[in-house]
Amino acid sequence: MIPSSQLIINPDGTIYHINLKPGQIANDIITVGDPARVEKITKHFDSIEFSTVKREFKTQTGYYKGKRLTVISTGIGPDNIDIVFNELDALVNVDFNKREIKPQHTALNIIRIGTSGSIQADVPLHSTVIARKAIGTDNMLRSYILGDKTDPALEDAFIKHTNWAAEKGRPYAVTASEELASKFASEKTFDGITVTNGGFYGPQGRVIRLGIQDQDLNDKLASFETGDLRVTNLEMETAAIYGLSALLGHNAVSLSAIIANRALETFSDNPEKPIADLITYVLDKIAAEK
Ligand code: R1P
Repeated sequence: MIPSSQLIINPDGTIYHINLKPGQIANDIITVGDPARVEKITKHFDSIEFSTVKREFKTQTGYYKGKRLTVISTGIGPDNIDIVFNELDALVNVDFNKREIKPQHTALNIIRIGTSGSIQADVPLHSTVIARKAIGTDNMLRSYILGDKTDPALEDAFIKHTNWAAEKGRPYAVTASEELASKFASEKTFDGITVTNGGFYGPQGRVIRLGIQDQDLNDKLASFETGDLRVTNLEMETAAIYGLSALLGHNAVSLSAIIANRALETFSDNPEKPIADLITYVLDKIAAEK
């Protein structure tokens, strides 16, 4: 039995942070960072059966062209991904009455629609990147038993290439669901490795008033390659999503609308456009799969 201090169920039967009961989520889930982005997706739905919000976690479940989908906002960062993914998993894989893991495993399909900064001059503003792989520099995943769900050889190559400072922790390398990534790939998307950071400023090489530990890091990231993939972009959730999905037995893919180009140090003058375009692109692909 999982104790009430570890699996926290609110008096109304919802799980602690995301405020949802079993049955209120679909097997196909879209995650976004910004709670305001949830309705930018669900405004396209035929119907909405359920909505809730608590803190930065806004959720709507409904139907898009006959397919049941849940859209949930995670807020920013890998620490929030730890909360959202453990709680989503508990909703389908834990019996809340018995407080026991269900004998039958349910695998969720999870699609992140996010924003991101490109670190390649030729991955331009308003393009879309599919993270075939992700490297997390945030350490969140390292609290878990990782088994064979990470790629130590890729981590070693990354550490060597970037001369990664040991005091920042060991980066972890993880992979998208091949099937989901292929479903969303097209001539309109770039494949790449997404680097996930535990912060937006120093961890992504931004300097306002504070000096940073490695001023050359983004250049070194931009020249890191494995096979036919190179590091394309920086954001703050993808590696955590891939790592926890692999550990929990779910399928995940992360698509990023590029709103900054850090190689050219430019920022979109209309960031809502690539996000709106990516939303309709993803929904069209979902509708086409039926
Ligand atoms: C930072 O501004 C936030 O934007 C990006 C980063 O991953 C981080 O969450 O994604 P979202 O727009 O999906 O939140």
